[in-house]
Amino acid sequence: MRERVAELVRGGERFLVCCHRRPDADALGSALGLRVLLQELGKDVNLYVPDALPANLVFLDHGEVEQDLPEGLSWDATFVMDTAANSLLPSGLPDEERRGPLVIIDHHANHDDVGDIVFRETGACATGEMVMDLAELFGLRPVPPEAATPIYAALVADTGGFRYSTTKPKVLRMGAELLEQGADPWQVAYELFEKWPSERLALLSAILDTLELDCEGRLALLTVTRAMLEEAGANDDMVEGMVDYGRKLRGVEIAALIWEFPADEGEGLETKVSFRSRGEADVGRIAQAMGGGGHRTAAGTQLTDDADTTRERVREMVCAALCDD
Ligand SMILES: [Mn+2]
Repeated sequence: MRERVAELVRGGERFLVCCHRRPDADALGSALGLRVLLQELGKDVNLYVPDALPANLVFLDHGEVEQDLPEGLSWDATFVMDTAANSLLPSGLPDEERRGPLVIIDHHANHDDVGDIVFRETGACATGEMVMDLAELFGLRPVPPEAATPIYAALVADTGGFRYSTTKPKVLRMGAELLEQGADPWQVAYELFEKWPSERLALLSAILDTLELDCEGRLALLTVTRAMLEEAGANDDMVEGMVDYGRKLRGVEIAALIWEFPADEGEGLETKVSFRSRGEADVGRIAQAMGGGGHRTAAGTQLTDDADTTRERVREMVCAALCDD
């Protein structure tokens, strides 16, 4: 499939690059990285991200990101980075005639039938790692300096700062190359993981107050409601990563964050669930059984039920899964 992607790139002149809705560092970083590679190969590239960037990713964008699609253009193919589901495709994608084949570059294990051409490597720590592999295929290693910071950010974010078990020697070698090409490790870590506005710390404090343990301390449940967000003066982007605090507790195997979220369509609230596993339990499977998806250790879903109903459902599903082991 890698060759098919390479062939498509060599045969085309103009490409559209985008990533999943509500972009994270891997989605945006890999898209920015791919853009640089394609330009280096002499292609015309539009990088289309309609959603506003979360505050901690703004440092990656130096005017490359287009929030509106240019009119009157068509593309030889459209790349969608880090995307495993049709429901996560960016809004406002042009019709098939204009956009060409939809090429998915992704590393999620659980996915639906999204995409016309799918290049997926579930062993990759990040989509950014796959962009590094593509760079090698195109003879662009070491990668151009302009690609170093976004791809480095993608690797750092999806490995939790080179901590998760996906941090293979190959990944650290890539990290080294990206530093040699100009990425600044502390700048990226500070922008991604620190630099919190005071509202976010207030939100964390409120979320920690909701901690419930179940399944003899193996499940940690955290909740965030609209009222809590309002009280803290926080926004939804600030909820990102809060579920990790549940997993920090000794004995916890699965952490789940129940998150009241404005419905995609119409008024009212839906509930998102973020799952984290310490490693043994497969939360990707639990999320999939609840209509979502993700990886073995990080996954999520979105339900139309209210937060209380969802919390009870999560409790049941997780306790059943933990007892199965
Ligand atoms: Mn990713």
